[in-house]
Amino acid sequence: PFLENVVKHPKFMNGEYDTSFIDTTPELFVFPKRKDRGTKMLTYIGNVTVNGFPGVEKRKKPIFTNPRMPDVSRITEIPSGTKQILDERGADGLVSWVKDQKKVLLTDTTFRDAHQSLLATRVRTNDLKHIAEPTAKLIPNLFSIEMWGGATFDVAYRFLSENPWDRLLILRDKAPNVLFQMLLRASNAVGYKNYPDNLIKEFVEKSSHAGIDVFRIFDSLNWVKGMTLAIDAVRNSGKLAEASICYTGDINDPSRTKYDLQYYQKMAKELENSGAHILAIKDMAGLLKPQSAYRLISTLKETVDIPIHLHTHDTSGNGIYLYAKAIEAGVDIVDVAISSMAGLTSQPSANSLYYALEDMDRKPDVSIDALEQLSHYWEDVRKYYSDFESGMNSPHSEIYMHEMPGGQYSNLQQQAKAVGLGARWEEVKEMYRRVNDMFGDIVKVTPSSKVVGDMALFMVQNNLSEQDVIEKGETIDFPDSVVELFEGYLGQPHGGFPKELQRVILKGRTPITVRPGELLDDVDFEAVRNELFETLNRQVTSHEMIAYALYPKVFLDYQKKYEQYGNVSVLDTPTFFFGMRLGEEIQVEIEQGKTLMVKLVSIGQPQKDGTRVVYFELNGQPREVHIKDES
Ligand code: 3PY
Ligand code: ZN
Repeated sequence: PFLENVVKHPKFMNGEYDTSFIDTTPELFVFPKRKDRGTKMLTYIGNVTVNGFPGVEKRKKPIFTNPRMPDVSRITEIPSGTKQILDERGADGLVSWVKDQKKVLLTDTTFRDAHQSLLATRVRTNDLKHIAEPTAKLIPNLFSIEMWGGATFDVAYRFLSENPWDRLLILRDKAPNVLFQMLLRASNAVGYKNYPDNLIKEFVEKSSHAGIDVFRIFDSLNWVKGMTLAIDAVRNSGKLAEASICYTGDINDPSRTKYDLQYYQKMAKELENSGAHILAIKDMAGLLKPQSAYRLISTLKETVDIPIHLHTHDTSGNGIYLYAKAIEAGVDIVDVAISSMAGLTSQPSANSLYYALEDMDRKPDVSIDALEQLSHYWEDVRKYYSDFESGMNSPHSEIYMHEMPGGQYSNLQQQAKAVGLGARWEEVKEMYRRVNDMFGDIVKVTPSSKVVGDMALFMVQNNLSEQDVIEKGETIDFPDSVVELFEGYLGQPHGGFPKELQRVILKGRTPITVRPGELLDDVDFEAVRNELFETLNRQVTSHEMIAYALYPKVFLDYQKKYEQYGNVSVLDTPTFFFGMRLGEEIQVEIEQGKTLMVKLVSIGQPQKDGTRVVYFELNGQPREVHIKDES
């Protein structure tokens, strides 16, 4: 293998070697680290074939049929859409256009929230990129495509070994006509904690350059003071600031007075005054009931002048009815997903809504035939991700009881399993509700929802009641996220923290009440650039710098994998999760016009050092890689 490594070494092959070749390539003596793209790819495939993929049950690669692609051959040009309106008329011009038109507009969430909520955010760029252009051609009259932000940013690096910025650039190129929308957790950006102000500004600026047009901004405690910096940053970038109210409680339940209609009216007015171009009602758990939706939307339409965009999750099964009521009340835009990626913890189905509104004058301008074709594609692609399905397969009306966000359900379930509480899941859900009450009935959405989840798991695991927490709290080591929340590092909840609980959790420390960003030092981007330059030994891009500033460990782990395996985002999803079957042949387009032909020939027996030799053919030439068998 040594000689083989040497003669196949790119420097050797390019004739770039001299007498220092061996000095400068010591890796050849140890382990072939600097490998060519082909070998890296084979190493990846060999590794998943032998060892499987984390979170995917290890089994022989199933036989999937190729996803059905819509036939868009007759649509030679991509029709213009809202993106062109924004580019021509600016953010205010676009808002006027929305207000002047009578039909209800749609945002398609299939590329982000739908799979975040159904498939643990695992849908890969490879599956998005094939359907992006057909989507742009078939449903060009959308208000927007939500395709970035929320959990997609860290999950891309962390679990999919791909670069989320590339996803944005690739999709932007394929769908240049519809506004691209992202979910921004205000000062928590796309993370789970507050970041310094200059990092938020930089993130917004670079995301807008890379192609985001609409930033849906929310604060996990509905704290407007925590949102204004992000709103200003978006306005300064010339894009649309869609400021959200996270909906919780039930405005039509007279016993739930904390979040009543006046609360939402006041917040809506504050957001409008803070410069929001659009008001979002972000019903992240799907708690808004149809009659409450009618009342809320009609009242807010009279409260603010900006358009209203409604987001819900269909967990209870009431989604279409609630949208119908909201549309009757005059809502401007609603979030839907393509049918085969809709329903349950995801958004209501675009296809179903089409029929529900068929004879109404506000019916959206969309072709049902187009929606059905797109749905076929997603129905087939979804099968690749079956290991990430939550197991919920019918409407779940108990959502009104535990109030868990759609995007959290399957994640918390995984977390519970990981700490050995899989069998006590019912108790965890019940505890989630009790923790919410104990915390003073707070807004629960990332990251505050994660804190409630962490505390619920902690209490179930340690068999603690509310009373135990107060009585024994002084001696309890609470989860870090709980301490941070009560210290004020996620902002301030409506009505303040319950004082007694805060006292036992903080054990004498004084909480902050100012905006956390006021206390955090700015990121020194030059220092970060140098640090990364040193670590990676190459020039770094601003995108990499931001990713590192947000998620240092996640980003460096991703880099390590990239060094080892190269760009695995180009692999088809079955190969990415399952590797290859013996004798199977696949094609991998590693860049436009450059395709590798890969055949898996055989897998050797484990050797003494625990490795196996995996034999491939790469473009017809035999190649072998050594894989450590982890089993
Ligand atoms: C996120 O923050 O990722 C959410 O989807 C919240 O609902
Ligand atoms: Zn959502």
